[in-house]
Amino acid sequence: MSDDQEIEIITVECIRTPPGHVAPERVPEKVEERAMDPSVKEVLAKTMFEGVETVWDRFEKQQPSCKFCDSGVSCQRCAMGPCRIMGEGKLRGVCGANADLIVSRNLLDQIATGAASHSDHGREVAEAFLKAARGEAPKYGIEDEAKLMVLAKEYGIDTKAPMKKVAENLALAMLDEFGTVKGELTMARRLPPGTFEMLKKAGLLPRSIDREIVEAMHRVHMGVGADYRDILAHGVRASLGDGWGGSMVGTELSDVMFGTPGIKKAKVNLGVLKKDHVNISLHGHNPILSEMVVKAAALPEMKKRAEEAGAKGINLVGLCCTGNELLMRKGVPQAGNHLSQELVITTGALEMMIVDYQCIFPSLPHTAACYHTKVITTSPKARIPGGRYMEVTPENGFEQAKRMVEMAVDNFKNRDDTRVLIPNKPMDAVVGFSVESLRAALGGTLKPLLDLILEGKIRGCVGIVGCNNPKIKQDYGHITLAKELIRRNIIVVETGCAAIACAEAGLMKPEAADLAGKSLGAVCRSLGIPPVLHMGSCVDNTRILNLAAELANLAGVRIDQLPVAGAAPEWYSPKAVAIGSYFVGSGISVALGVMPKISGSPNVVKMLTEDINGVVKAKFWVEPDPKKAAAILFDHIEGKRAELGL
Ligand code: BF8
Repeated sequence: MSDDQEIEIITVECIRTPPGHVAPERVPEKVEERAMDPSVKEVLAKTMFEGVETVWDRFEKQQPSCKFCDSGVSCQRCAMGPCRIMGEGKLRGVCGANADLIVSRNLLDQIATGAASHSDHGREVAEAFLKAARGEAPKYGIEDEAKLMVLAKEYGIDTKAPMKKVAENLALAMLDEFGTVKGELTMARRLPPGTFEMLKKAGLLPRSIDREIVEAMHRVHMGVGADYRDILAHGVRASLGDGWGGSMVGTELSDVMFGTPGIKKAKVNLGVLKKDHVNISLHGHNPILSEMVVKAAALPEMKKRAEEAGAKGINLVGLCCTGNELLMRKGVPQAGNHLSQELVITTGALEMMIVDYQCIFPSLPHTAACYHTKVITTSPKARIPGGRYMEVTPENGFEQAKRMVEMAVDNFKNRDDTRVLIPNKPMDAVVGFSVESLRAALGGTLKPLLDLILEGKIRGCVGIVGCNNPKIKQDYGHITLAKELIRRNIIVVETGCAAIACAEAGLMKPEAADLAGKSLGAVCRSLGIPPVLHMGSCVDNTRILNLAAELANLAGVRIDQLPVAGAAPEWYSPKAVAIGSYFVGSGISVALGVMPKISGSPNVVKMLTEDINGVVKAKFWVEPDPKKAAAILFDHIEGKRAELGL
C-alpha cells in the first residue's frame, strides 16, 4: 500500500434534504427538539436553512422502525432465514431457535463487536508502543516514565534494564494479553480480591482478550449453545476482557506514550473554531495519529505557511473520543460530541476533518462536499468513499501528519466566508481527571476521597458514560442526570460523549459547585474542582474501573459494596453495550436510558435486570427519564451505604 492513494478518491455529492423536508418556519421548533447546546442549535439552524442533511433527518426517514428488529427477535444469522418471531416463546425460527436464544445471541454479537472495537484500538496502541520502544517510530516516545515503571512492575518486568528495553518488554507483555495462554489477564488482578474471587467462582474471568471475542463469534453461530443464560454469561466474560484487558491496554499505554492527563483548563463547543485560522478537526478514537497532528501543527514552518495563506495560524479542534484524548492530555479544545460531527463541517469554517475510526458517519464526505472541507481517512480499516486516504503507521505518522496540515492550510483559500457561522461563546471547563491526577490532587492517595464518601459529605459516585442517540434530544439525558445527581451530593465522573455534553453545559467549571448539594458543593469549592469530572474517552472507562477498584481496595470491600453506579443515558454504540456489561460484571450497576434490543425476550430482560444480581451483585436498569434514573441511582447508593453501615 502506498501512503497516499489519491488515485482512488471517489467523488461524492453533497446530500441535501428534499425541498420542504423541514419548512423554514418550522426550523426553530425542530432545532429545539433536537439539541440542547446553544452553539449546536445555532449551527443546526443554519444547516437546516441550507438544506444540508444531518443525522436527525436520516433518523426521521427511518421511522417507524421495525418492531421485530427493535425487540431483538429478528435473526439474520444463516441462509435458512431471515427469521422473525413474536409472542410468548412458542414461535421458533427455521432452526428452532426461540426468542430467548435469538435475543441473547444478538446481544452477545453486540458485546463482541464493542469489545473487539475497543480491544483492536488497544492492540494498535500497543503495537505503536512496541515500535516506539524499538526506535522504529520517529516522534513517538515515552512521556510518562513513572507510569511505565509502575506497569512494568505489575507485569513482573525487570525495571533495572535500560528504559527502552523495559518499554519493549512491557509492549510484548501487553500484546501477549490478547492471546495469552496463561489463563487470566494480568490487569484483572487489579480487581479487589473479593470481586476477583466472585468472578472466578462464576467462571466469568476472561482467559485472554481475543479468545473471548472469538468464542463469542463461535457461540452466535446456529447450533452451538441454546441456553440464553450461558450466552449472556459469556457476554459478561468477553466484556470483562475488554474492560480489564483491551481498553485498559489502550488507556495505560497511551498515557505512557503521550502523557498521563493532568488537571487543566480547556474550552469546548462549536465556538472553539476560529474565523481567522485554518481549522482542522480530529475525529475518531485512537490518539496515535492525532498526537502527531498536534506536533506537526505546532511547527513554526506550518504557522508561516498559514500566515502566507492569509490565516493567523492553525487551530486544531477535537471531536468525540479522539478529541477527548487530546483534550485530557494536551488541552486541545473540543468542538463537540457524536451528533455534532456534521455540524463542525456545516459551520463552513472547517478546512479539514481527519478521522481514524469508530463513530464516524460514513456520510461525512457527502456533508463535506456541500462545503470546501476535505475529509482525510487514515486507517486501512476505515476507508470512506469520498475521503482522501492517507495511510498512517507509527513509522510514517509524523510525516503524514505534516502533509495533512499542509493540505489543510492550502485549502484555506477555498473557504467561502459568506457561508461561515461560528458561534462565539466557547464554554470553559476543567478537565484531565485521570486516577493519577486525582490522587496527586488529594495528596498522593485516594483515601481523602474515600473518607469524604464514608463521612457522607459525598454520598457516592456515578459514572455517566456513552454516546448521543438521535432518539433523545442531544445531551438532554446526560445533563439532566448529572444535575440531578450532583444536587443529591453524588459526585459524577464522565467519559466519552457524556463528558463533552456536560462540559458544554458548564458542569465542568469549578463554579458548577453552586449546582451541587451543600456538602458536595463545599468539597468541590475546597478542592477547586467541579462536581462533574472529565475522565477521558470511552476506552478510558478503564479509569473509572481503576478508580472503583482502588476505592474498594482501600475500603477492604468488593466493588459492588461501594456506593457507586454507572449510567449511559443516550448510548447508541455496541461499544457502550460492552462497557455497560463490564461495569455490571465488575460490580457496578448501570442505568440505561435507551432500551437495548432485548424486549422480545422477557427472560433475557429478567436475567439482565434481576437475576444477574445473584451472580455479580450488580444489574441493569432501563429508565429513559433521566430524572427517574437519578432517583433510582440515589436509592441504590443510599442502599449500599446502609449495607455498609454508613
Ligand atoms: O467511544 S461515547 S458516540 S465517540 S461510542 Fe462513540 Fe459513544 Fe461517543 Fe467514543 Ni464511545
